[in-house]
Amino acid sequence: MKKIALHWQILIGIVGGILLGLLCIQFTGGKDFIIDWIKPFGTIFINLLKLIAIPLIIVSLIKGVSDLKDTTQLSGLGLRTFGMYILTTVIAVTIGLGLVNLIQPGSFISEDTRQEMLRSFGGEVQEKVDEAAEVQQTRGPLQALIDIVPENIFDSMSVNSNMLQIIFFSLLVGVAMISLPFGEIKAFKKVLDAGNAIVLKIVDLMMLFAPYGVFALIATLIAEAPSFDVFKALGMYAFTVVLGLLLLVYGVYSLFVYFFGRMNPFRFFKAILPAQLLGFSTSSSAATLPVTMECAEENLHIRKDVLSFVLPIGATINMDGTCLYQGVAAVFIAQVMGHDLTTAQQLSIILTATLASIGAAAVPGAGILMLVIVLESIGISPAGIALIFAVDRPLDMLRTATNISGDSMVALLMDRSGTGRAELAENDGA
Ligand code: DAS
Repeated sequence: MKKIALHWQILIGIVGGILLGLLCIQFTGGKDFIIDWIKPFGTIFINLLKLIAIPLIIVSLIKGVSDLKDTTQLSGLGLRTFGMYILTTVIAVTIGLGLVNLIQPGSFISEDTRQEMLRSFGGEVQEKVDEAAEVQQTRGPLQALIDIVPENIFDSMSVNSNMLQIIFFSLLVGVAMISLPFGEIKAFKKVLDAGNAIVLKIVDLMMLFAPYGVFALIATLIAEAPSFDVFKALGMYAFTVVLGLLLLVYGVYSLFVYFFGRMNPFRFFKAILPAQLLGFSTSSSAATLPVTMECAEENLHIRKDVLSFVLPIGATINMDGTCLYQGVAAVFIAQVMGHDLTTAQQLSIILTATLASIGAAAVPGAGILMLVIVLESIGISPAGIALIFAVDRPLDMLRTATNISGDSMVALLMDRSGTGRAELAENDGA
């Protein structure tokens, strides 16, 4: 039988989980059946996500930074491209934070539902968030800066898995590698490339379990949800993400395309539509890259040497949709847990979501995988991810299409900025 594409399998898992949950809550003992025999598979899936997050961020960040060794990537065009990537990513997460604080989707859960969920997510969530909030009060103004620098990286990776410290260490190793002669790090680069391939293969294998994990998570969510206001909150959460993505793509990108790309936005979006649709259906920027490049060359008439530099890097590290989504998801989960995040915590989300989206692989489900890092950085247990898994797949499809739109927009700007050709010609001559 022809293999069903993974995202359709996951959508089947979602529907199956909803049906099983609704069926079981009709009978006495149905809820216990789900908790004893189904919920463990959801817990295993969440544990798998937490397991791979640290190795994934370490190898992808070290590799991402150390791969910048090539000439063009440190030139004017390279720095200009990375500058645009960081700018649009920060704008994206800021839009997400603005909307999730304005709409407050987590407030659509009643107090007793909230207490019930805190119990089902385990008391750890309450303790961890209270502890983080308490620590927050006793900190000096620059404590957040001190906390980024680990005194023992193995301690950072252990129980408290301090993601910001792990990110700092990974960036430090990458920069050290760039500063060394290639011959001295050649062997380690090979190990790193193999490590990156192994970790991405593990993500692939984990995503094979995703339909079953999602099935269990949703059936458990329904069985344990004391009332349907959980789904109202989930609907408002999904609405907040989609609204943010639409504002980013058809609002912010249109302004960039019109004023700096000197192109009519309607023409731009018509030109990249095939890539957006493929990104939507595959949930993978990497799989869509060939079509993204074809649309850039054939429809936007971007020069080959500019697009073949900007787009492959963009597909890997420029994920504006993912970053916006991570900002919304992190604050939504905190709201559901009944915790107002401090300004410092929200600012740290901008940093960690930007870095997490850079570290996210261009494959299905990468965004929610890296959400673990954002949640850990604000002291929220990743257990809360179980809540949003129900709607993650459709949102992944939309944020992938957004990521691809952002990459194409930056490629257009680099091409139209005019320096692209000059820089590349200069490097060719070098
Ligand atoms: N699916 C990822 C991509 O390929 C985005 C994500 O998971 O957030 O862009």
